[in-house]
This record gives sequence, structure tokens and C-alpha cells, in this order.
Amino acid sequence: MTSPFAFTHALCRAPAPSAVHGIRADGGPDPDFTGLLAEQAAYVATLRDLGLTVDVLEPLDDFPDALFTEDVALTFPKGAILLRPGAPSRAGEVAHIRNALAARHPTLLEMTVGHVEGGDVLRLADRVVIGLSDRTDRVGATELAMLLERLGYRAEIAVTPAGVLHFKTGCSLIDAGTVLTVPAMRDCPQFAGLEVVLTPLGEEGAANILRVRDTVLIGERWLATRAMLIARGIDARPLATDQIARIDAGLSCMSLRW
Ligand code: CIR
Repeated sequence: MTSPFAFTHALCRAPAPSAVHGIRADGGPDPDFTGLLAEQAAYVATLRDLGLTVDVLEPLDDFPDALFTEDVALTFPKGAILLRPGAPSRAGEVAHIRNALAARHPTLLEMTVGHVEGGDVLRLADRVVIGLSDRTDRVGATELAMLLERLGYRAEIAVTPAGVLHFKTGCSLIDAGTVLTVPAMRDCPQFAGLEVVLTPLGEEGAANILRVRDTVLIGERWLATRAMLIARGIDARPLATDQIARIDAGLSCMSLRW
């Protein structure tokens, strides 16, 4: 498998005004729409600055969470796979991204049973990990593993701890051999062979970093985690995530990358 970070393209979606009603587990306050727009715009600008071609799709007011394009598909250099989100309010997003993916990928596969959201899929250098969660079930994960095999990728099924929205809410790669994880996921068997780095105390929310080429994007309020990354020689770039965090999202959620 090629580097899991050597992206050249990303596909995002502009937030619709309804995004302030996006799903959140804790029933907390709505995000501020202007702030959401600003966070998404800075994110897109950063990906472009890192050299990616970024297309931004039209907002979808009927789907408050549709700006989180990561959850409805998987994208690889060899092709893309349409997923089946487990959140009922998000299922309809898939139809709205189909044409955009078909136009950009030589092969477009599609799940037909069960549920998987892309936030539960962690791409490693040599395999893909699919985490079971409240949004991703075993039926869906098993079918997805078969579809991934058709694209030439080996998949393993893992378990996301209760209370963690998506597998990647709790872990992300710092580099091809190193995973940043919340303490609750430190013993995940799929991390065998990787160096496991824990989020500092009180910074569990920092685990959803996003590595793009040689840079790691990190939420700007996670100062201890950023200092740790910098100490490891990583080019860590802070981005504001306060508004998207109100609807349970982090940095990987806002794009599909390949
Ligand atoms: C949701 O609950 O579906 C959205 N409010 C947040 C999605 C976050 N996506 C991700 O972690 N990949």
C-alpha cells in the first residue's frame, strides 16, 4: 500500500444553515453558524495550502451533518466506496455525493447491507481498520472488508469503546508507524506493531488529528498534544474546531481525501 498520507485531492461540502442542528450526543448548545463557516473555510484553505486540489460541494440544508463528507464514503487512489451511515438522518447524504465521486474515481463500489460510517475507518500503511461502533455494525463492516479487498486493501475489524462516537474520534495516525490514541483504546489489538502514543490528560479530544502529507492538523486548543507532536519533530498546524466540536466532529470528518 502507498503512504496513507500522500493525498492529492480532497472533497468537502460547505455547511448549510441547518448544520447548527447537527447531531450531538450530549445535547449541548448549537454551534454558531458564522463560526462554523469560518472553521470550514480555514480547513479548506489549509488543505489547499498543503498542495491538495480541494473541491467544495454545495450545502445540503436537508442534511445538517452533510459537511462531514468523511462519513459517507471511502476514497483511495484506486477507487471509492459508497458507505451506509448508521445515523438514520445521515443515510440520505450518500445519494448526494454519488455523482461527485463517480466523476472523480475510475471505480465506484457501493455497500448494500448493514452500516458503516467513514469516521470508523482508519487507514494504515498496510491495512484498513474498521471499528464497530453505534454507527458501524458487523454486517456492514464485513461487507466493506470484501469491497476493500476488491480494491486491493486488507481490512481488519476492531471495536470502538462505548461512549466514543467513531473509531477515529479516539485515535489517528501521527505517522505511518505511530498512532495517537485516547487511553481507553491503548490496548486495541490492531495497534500491535505500531508505536502507541497517548493523548495527554484532559486532551482526549485531541485524538482526531489529521495527517496530510508531512503536516499534522490539530485542534488549536490542544496545547499539550501539539507540544508533544512538535517535540517529536512533527509539523503540527493548529486549526480552530470549537464550533464543529459542538456537533461532535473533529478534523478528519470534514473531508474525503485520496
Ligand atoms: C454526527 O454525529 O454524525 C456528526 N454530528 C459528527 C460527525 C463526525 N464525523 C466523524 O467523526 N467522522
